[in-house]
Amino acid sequence: MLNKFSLKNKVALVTGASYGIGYAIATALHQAGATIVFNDRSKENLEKGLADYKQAGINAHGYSFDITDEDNVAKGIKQIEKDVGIIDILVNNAGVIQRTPMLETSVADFRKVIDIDLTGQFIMAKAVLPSMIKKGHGKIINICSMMSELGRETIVGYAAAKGGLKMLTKNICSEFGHANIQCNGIGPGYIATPQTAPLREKQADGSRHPFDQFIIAKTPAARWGEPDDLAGAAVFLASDASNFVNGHILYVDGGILAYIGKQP
Ligand code: NAP
Ligand code: GCO
Repeated sequence: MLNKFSLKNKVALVTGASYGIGYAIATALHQAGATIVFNDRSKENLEKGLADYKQAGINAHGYSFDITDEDNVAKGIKQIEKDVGIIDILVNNAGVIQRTPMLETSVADFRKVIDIDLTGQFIMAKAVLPSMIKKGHGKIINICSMMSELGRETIVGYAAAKGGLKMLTKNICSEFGHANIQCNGIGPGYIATPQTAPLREKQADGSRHPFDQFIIAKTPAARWGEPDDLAGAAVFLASDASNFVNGHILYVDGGILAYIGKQP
C-alpha cells in the first residue's frame, strides 16, 4: 500500500516555490521520491530558493518565468522537458493577494489578481497537458483556498479567482479524465507564510493582531496552519494513491470550514 504513495521516477513542477507553501509542497514531493522542478518570477528569489533546497539536500531544478506570460511559460516548459523530462505532476501554487475594500479596488488591480491567481493556472495547465496526455498519465494540483468557498471583505479579486480556480479544477477533470489525468485542488486554511504575515503582526502593545485572534477562535485546531501541514495532502494527490480521485478540492484547514466559531 505505501508504494502507491511513492513518487519515484516522477518529475514534479511546483510554481512559486522559492518559499512558503510551494517550498513545503516541493520538499514533501521530494521526500516521496519525485525530481523537483520549481519556478519563480524573480531571478533573485529563484537563486535564494535554489540555495535553500540545496541546503536541505534537495537537488532542485529552478526556472524563472512569470506564469501569466504564455510565451515564456511555453519556453520554460520546453526547456524543462529537455533538461529534466516530461512533467508528471504540476502543482499550480504561485499566487498573489491584494487586500483593499472593493470600492477602492481598481479594475486594473482586480484584473492583476485574476490574471495571476486564475489565468496563470490555466496557462500552466494548458502548457503541461499535451505531454501528460501523450505519456498516458498526469497529475495537476491547483492550490485553491477557503476563499474558493467563502468570501471576506477586502479580498474581492482573490476570492473571485480562487472560486474560479475550483471550477477550473473541475473542468480539467471533466475534459481530461478519460486521458488518465487527475486534476484536484488543495484548499489550505490560514497558513503562516509571508502572504499572511500582515494578518499576524503583533500589535504595538504586544497583543496578537485582531485577525490572528479571529482565526484562532474560528479554527477548531485553535492554531494557524504551517506549510508542512499540507505535505500529506500534496503527496496523496500527486501519487497513484489518488488515481480515482478527480475534480476534488481537499481542504486542509484545521476544521475551519466546518465550524461556526468560538463564542467571543
Ligand atoms: P507567498 O508566500 O506569497 O508565495 C507566493 C509565491 O508565488 C512566491 O514565490 C511568488 O514569487 C510566487 N508568484 C507570485 N506571482 C507569480 C507569478 N506571476 N509567476 C510566478 N510566481 C509567482 O504565498 P503562500 O502563502 O506560500 O501561498 C502559496 C499559494 O497558496 C497561493 O496560491 C495562495 O493563494 C495559496 N494559499 C495560501 C494560504 C495561506 O494562508 N498562506 C491559504 C490558502 C491558499 P515572488 O517572490 O516573486 O512574489
Ligand atoms: C486573507 C488570507 C486568506 C488566505 C487563504 C485562506 O487575507 O483572508 O490571506 O485569503 O490566504 O486564502 O484559505
